[in-house]
Amino acid sequence: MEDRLLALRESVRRAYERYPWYRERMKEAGISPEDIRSFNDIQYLPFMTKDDLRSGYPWGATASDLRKIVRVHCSSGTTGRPTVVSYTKGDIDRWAELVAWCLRLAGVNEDDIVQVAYGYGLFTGGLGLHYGAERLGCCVIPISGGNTERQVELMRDLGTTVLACTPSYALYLAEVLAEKGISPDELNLRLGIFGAEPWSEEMRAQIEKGLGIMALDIYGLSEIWGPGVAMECPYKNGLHLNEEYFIVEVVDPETLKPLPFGKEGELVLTTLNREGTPMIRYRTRDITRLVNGECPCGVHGYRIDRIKGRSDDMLIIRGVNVFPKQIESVLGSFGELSLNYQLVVGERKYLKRLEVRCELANGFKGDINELTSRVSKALKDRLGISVDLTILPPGSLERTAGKAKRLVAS
Ligand code: DLL
Repeated sequence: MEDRLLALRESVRRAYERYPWYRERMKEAGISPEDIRSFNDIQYLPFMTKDDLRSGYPWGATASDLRKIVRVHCSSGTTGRPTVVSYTKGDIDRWAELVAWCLRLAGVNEDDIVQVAYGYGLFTGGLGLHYGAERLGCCVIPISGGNTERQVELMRDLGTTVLACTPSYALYLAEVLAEKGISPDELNLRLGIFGAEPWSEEMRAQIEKGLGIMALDIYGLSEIWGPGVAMECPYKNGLHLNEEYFIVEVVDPETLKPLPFGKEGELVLTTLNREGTPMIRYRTRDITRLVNGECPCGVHGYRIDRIKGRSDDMLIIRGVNVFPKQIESVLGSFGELSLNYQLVVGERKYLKRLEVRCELANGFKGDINELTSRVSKALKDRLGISVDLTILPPGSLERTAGKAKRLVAS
């Protein structure tokens, strides 16, 4: 049997033996680990969801002896109990290899100085990038998120070449550099490894211009290792997945049936070499599609398109589906606006309304009413519904060092 298939069977067996809740579900589905004879058989396996991890809190998704667990990460408990994922020593090692593989693919090498401005701690971003960059032999600056003045100072003084943080924080850093009158030419920065939230091509263009770098997308989620699940190479041709680590599927989020290659749907991931928290057919809720064709970078295997958004972040306004990233993409096409924005869903005369709050870029001198009507029209053309647009003075909306919160209460 092919190695990868054996790894799949082993992963399924581990989940079956160590997760009573999953064993029950497999029994209900009438399938046992021995029934997995080809990759095609994966479709008969039950899914796993975030709720499974939550309801098993704290150790329900730990498939190893606790003595063998050397680390846990948790995702935030904003919508309920936190989810706990565990790593054995071998897992930490494989994760570092995975992130190093991603960074190499992005063009990072041992001569780079990598400023890790993702949060360190229970969030996987900081430590994930840290171990990966170290494994590659880079010099790591473990500054974590926030403390923006210090970020700029160290970036300049230590000659950072690669910046790793959320795209919204990268944009903020670009803004601060501009305010301080520091031109990107004065820095050694050449590459950005940005992810942990959806971001548009327009946002990419602004970051690239503001920081004078190439900005690449990294994807991951705490339930499946953390950062490193998929990574763009400099061809920006979709995000590469490491086939030794994952089996990837895209399913219809309603029927849960696998979709034909290239069709947009929900990304489902199965881990192949995870001991602490093996995941079988994990429903990520992230919307994407598989990308066809060879990439000129020469790395083979599956690629996914940039994430459109989470199905749970999709707004349904008067019957129309809206992803925040679509709005970002429209706002980003107006040079008069900054790319900071917030969305508020309200009601008027029993109809759902969407308010878009955005900001002027620095130095705007024109007629704000005229700009408002142009942006409103562009939003209506793209989304197919009219929205209430508020354009605020520069700097009005809160900046964050981590993931931007786009949907706000009011
Ligand atoms: O955000 C892990 C990570 C850290 C990824 C650093 C990349 C860089 P969680 O906090 O569990 O883990 O959030 C995972 O964030 O399901 C997506 O909805 C979203 N997400 C992550 N990366 C991207 C990306 C980390 N590149 C959730 N594009 C995922 C769009 C992303 N969305």
